[in-house]
Amino acid sequence: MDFPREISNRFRINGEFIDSKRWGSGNVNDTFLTTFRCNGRKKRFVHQRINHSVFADPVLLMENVRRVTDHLITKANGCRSLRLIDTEEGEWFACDDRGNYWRAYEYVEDTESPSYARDIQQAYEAAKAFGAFQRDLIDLPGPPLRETIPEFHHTRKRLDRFQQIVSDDPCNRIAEVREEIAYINEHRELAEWIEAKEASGELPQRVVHNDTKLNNVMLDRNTGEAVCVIDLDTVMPGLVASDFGDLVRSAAASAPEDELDLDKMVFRLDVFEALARGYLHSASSFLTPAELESLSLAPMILTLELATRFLTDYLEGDPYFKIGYPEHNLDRCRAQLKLLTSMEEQKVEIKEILERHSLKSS
Ligand code: GN1
Ligand code: MG
Repeated sequence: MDFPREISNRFRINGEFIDSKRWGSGNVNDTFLTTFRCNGRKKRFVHQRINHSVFADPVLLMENVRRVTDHLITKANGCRSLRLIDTEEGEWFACDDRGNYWRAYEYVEDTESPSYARDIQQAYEAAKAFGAFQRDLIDLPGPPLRETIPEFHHTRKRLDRFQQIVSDDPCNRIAEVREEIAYINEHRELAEWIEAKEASGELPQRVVHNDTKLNNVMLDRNTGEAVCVIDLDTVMPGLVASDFGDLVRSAAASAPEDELDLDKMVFRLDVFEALARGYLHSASSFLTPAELESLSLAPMILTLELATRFLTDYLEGDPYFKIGYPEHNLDRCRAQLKLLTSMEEQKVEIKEILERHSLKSS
């Protein structure tokens, strides 16, 4: 889709629209980097269409996002933070004439959001930022945030739904993916393990991000330090293990999430070490012993979950994730399963690294 010109006038931006271009690599929303001339100078913004088939209630979602950004601005003490722009009517979203919901942010200049960790320091900074994000939201005032996607990281239910789609096989695709199906099913106990910990109350619900891909952190181009965390659509109550697991999945992989050459996809222990160090730097002050323990299986659980989601989407005819070509979701699934294998091979080291850094930061 193109950026609709009518949307450029809807937000309280005191300037004249110059141009827009597609931005980022999100699999769900449509994002545009827009340029305006404000008081004679160019200023950039991010306009985003919320995918309302994925997020059924964009108004509720924006209420969550507004509460979270407001609170984080108070924690930033005048430093750069993610800032929403309101509309001329004082709302946080605008609707176009096709029923789409839009929002706008100030663009955070001089930053980058890397899709893979170029070096250990980037991994460390990103993990520190996600830990700080959780810490800063512990005292979010008001009622609990609402669920924008119910049971988003309920891995066992994701597996059950996958089973259902496998037996329905709506697009006649299962013959070519029998190996992947078997592999996913063999790992079901990972999902049951975390479900039991959550059900027993051992793992508390906290405000977490739920979409902690490395490229959801903006890093300062000059200093390399994290400036802010972005993509707040799924910020809601959940488990810290989901955030840590998904961050590790995305950042410690040696190749993009849809890598075709599976030999290139391995789990990088040195990056993991930096992620664990960074995350625990910010989070060890509030994590319970059970939460700390959950971190070592979390990367495998989240990788299994995403592989399952990709394959489910493939079997259903790709209604959910944006695809670049017909087998894209299948390739994504295969790359995630390869990453899972590599994590399993290093699970002793993963546990040992976490234990070492938990002790250091306690
Ligand atoms: C989606 O659109 P993006 O890239 O922020 C998805 C995440 C997946 C990710 C995989 C709401 O996130 O859960 O981990 O793709 N977001 C939603 O790349 O489903
Ligand atoms: Mg997202």
